[in-house]
Amino acid sequence: MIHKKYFEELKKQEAIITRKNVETEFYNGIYTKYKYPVITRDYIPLFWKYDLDEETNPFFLERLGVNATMNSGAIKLNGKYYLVVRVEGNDRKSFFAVAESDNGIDNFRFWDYPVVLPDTCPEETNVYDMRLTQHEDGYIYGVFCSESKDNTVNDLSAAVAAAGIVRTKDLKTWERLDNLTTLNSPQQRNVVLHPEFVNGKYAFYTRPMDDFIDTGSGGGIGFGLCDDIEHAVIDEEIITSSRKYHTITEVKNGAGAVPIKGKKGWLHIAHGVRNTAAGLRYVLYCFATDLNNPAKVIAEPSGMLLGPREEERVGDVSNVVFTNGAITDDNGDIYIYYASSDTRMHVAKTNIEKLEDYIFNTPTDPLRSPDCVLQRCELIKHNLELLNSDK
Ligand code: M1P
Repeated sequence: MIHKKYFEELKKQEAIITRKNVETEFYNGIYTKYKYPVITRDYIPLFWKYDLDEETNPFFLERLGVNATMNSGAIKLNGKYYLVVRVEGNDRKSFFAVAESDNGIDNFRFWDYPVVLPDTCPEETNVYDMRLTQHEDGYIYGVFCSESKDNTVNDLSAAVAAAGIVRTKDLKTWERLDNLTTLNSPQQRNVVLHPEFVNGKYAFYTRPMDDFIDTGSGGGIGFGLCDDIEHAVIDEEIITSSRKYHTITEVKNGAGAVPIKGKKGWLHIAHGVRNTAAGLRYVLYCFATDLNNPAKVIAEPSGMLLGPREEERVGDVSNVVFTNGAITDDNGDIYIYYASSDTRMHVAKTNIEKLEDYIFNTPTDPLRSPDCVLQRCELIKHNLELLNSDK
């Protein structure tokens, strides 16, 4: 017999899932923010957490709790919006699960079962942060972080990050390919597959790292080509968006959503990390690369696109916003899915025209305070002249 408490909890959950999302008053002209997160751990089906059977679970206790729902890959298929969510159990292990919505801003529902990837790497302990690329070869690729214990050092928390690769046509059946090998970088995280062939090859945005947390000599977001996606090897990585001193990317950066093809360039939404007395702060930032050479940065607006604000600031890993998925509709609308503080998923909405205007017409970072103040004075002067002439 089903425990009666299940029905009470289900009612509460339904109220959350079916709640209509509404735009907030927030304004910067670049994107719209929504009041409610699109997915939280409260969206997890109750039958993933509880044994519903009154006989075996008389107190209706949670048996397999979920701690967080975050960093999600995103894709639109047959008119529906899908997130491949990173679900983190109370046991700290992450797995992937598909959630579906009709409008991309609310009513996301998880499919009955999470994704069960082919278990081909016995050393793999954790998987997370899948980027979904609808590639021109006809497959949907999922590139994610495959994490294993680093047994070469005597440190229980030492780990190795690699880029795992899977492919599918329907988000249901997944084929696992070899992990990406980058000959010049011992570790990789935040790897994204470009949606088109470049010079007839598969193209990846990478993030060369010497270590699991510190990127060390890794100078920024890398780019490399490979011939064979089933056994992907990149022998040369060049840097696209580089890390810079005293900017939002000083400590590290990483590719985020799959780049969006604009009129003037490939539009990238990435993350940048700086250090603070309160720990690392993660923000989203943008840059554009050449349509014919997606490794070449052609525009890089100054500063952040989106930073952690208000309740977004607090969570499992506070002061973090992170994206690994965006959806572009046929009419040019863009839904940027981002997690706050490694805890919950949000959406911000913009469109290609606005994002391109932001990326190409926002001044670049002059990198020094004296130049930044002059840059701002120029804007003020222009505006005051306009305001005065209008009197
Ligand atoms: O905790 C913040 C983020 O840290 C990592 O990002 P990066 O590799 O740039 O440091 C990732 O593990 C990501 O999942 C996490 O959100």
